[in-house]
Amino acid sequence: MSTNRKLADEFARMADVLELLGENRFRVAAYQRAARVLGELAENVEDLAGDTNDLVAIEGIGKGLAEKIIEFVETGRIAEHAQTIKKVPKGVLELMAIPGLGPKTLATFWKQADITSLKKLKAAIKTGELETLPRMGKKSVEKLAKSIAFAESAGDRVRLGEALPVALEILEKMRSLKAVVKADYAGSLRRGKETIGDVDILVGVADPEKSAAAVSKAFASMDCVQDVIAAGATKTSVRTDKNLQADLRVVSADQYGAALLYFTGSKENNVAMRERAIRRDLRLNEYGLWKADADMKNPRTHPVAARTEADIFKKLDLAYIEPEMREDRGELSAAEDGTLPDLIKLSDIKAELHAHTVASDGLWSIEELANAAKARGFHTVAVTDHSRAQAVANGLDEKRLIRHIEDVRAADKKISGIRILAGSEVDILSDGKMDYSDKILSQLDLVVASPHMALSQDDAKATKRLLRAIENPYVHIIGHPTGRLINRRAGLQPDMAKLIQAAAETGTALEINAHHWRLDLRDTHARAAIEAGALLAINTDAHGPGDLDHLGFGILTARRAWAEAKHVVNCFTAAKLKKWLTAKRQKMVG
Ligand code: DGT
Ligand code: CA
Ligand code: CA
Ligand code: ZN
Repeated sequence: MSTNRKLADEFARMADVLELLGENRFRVAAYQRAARVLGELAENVEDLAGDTNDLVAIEGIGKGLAEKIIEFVETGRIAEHAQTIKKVPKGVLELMAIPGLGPKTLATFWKQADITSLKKLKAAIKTGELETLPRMGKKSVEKLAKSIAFAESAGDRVRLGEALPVALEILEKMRSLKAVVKADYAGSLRRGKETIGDVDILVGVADPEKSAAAVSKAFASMDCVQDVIAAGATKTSVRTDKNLQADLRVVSADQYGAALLYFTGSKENNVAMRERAIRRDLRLNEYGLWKADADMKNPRTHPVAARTEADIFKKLDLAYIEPEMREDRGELSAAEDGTLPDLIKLSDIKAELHAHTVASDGLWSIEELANAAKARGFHTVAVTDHSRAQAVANGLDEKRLIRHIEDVRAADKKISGIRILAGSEVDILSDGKMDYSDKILSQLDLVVASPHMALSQDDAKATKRLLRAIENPYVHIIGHPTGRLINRRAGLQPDMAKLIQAAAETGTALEINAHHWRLDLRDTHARAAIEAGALLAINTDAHGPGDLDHLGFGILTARRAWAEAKHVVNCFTAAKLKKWLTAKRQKMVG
């Protein structure tokens, strides 16, 4: 993790702590602002920390905060913060992780009812005490009970977007070691799953007897390691500062492919592969693919294949199966028949069709957004700010939208090399009505219709609501169709098969929102959509700098859904996209 990010997290946490302690709200706001500024800072804060003046020159950073930044860069901590945090019970801080519980509410719980742990909170819900606290009605207590249950059922799995940076940091360290020939992350992370139980790291060295112990030692002493759970020469497990377990395996470079195949899994795919080997008088294990009668204990016995995954697939008469597909969901027979999909790649994406600007809750101007999209080599970008129902996100009323459309058209004329579409992310109201009239929608080049409110409505209502949106002639894309947040909020649970069928019939695309909190549609639903002939969109829902980088998470999800470029509207050529944008309207309203 970059120092910018670490400091942004530190300041954001401090803002919460100060709010919990009932500190002056200007101080709280200063920390919040500093966290935001550092999160978006283009320069490396370490490069600025040599000179207080350079830091103070950053908007939102005063002298006091500048000194704290320097202290953090130099020592990795801020002494005053550590002192302040001690004033809050640990259990109260842990409760911050529960969705819907902010510092203000928690301060009330703590000060007025001595709720300092999850156990005490649950007890207060049970006895009804919680309902008697200020601003806590029956409804809000019910909602809280639900989100506690959801958070508990999520267990210890970590979001893909949280685990990947940790794994990349570990890999960088491993690859910098002289003895290391190869290093990769394996397991569910390599398969691109939306949540990760633990991070599996595989390292190949020329001679494990000589160098495995040193590699393992370096792994256990990385900066991000909090605890060492188990330490051996070739197997080590640690807990990192993100409360994420990471397992290291060190193997001989000769057997790296076999180990990578095994530790990438899934377990179900491994079993299917092993059975295939047995049927062909071979044996597959984490050390290699062997003749059935080979004496594997004898060091002189050579495997049939072991060095690369590709060698092993080949000797099993299979085409190479990409990691994201290794779930025993039909990939082996497709690899045998030569019918594996040509999976979509990051570089296939040529357009961003869901992005926000300062007109609603984004940080970019239209031009900044267009330039960021252009820098990625996109031919098209859509400006899709929020509609009026999203008052908290500064959603546009119809009058402001009309002016905004004009601004987008002006920017499109001014900036060459990219087409800027005038769009909107229109709220799908709880009954499925659009937040703008059809007359207004018809003036937009692109309409993303998304559910934001009433996300716990019953399944039948949710199905009806989303069907109505899909059947609207002006809606091109259903944005984050269920509104779920991974590990936080279940979201809508509509009859997906019905929605997919309607989407296929009307030519409406279903979005895989690439933000790692969302990944909505999820992999299995996206695969069902493809099989039913519906189109997908992969959008980042960008709100500012860095957000377009989330695209990779959406691509992983799409690859798990066996998606090819042709299934995804963001991969269309400019001409094909243009045609698609008018087709549904022409068909339905002429
Ligand atoms: P996770 O960590 O829960 O998100 O999921 P994975 O898939 O990373 O699972 P993990 O970390 O327990 O093990 C990594 C890989 O090692 C797994 O994908 C396949 C392989 N593996 C682990 N246990 C078994 C097993 O009992 N049988 C077989 N065939 N393979 C296993
Ligand atoms: Ca794992
Ligand atoms: Ca593991
Ligand atoms: Zn959005």
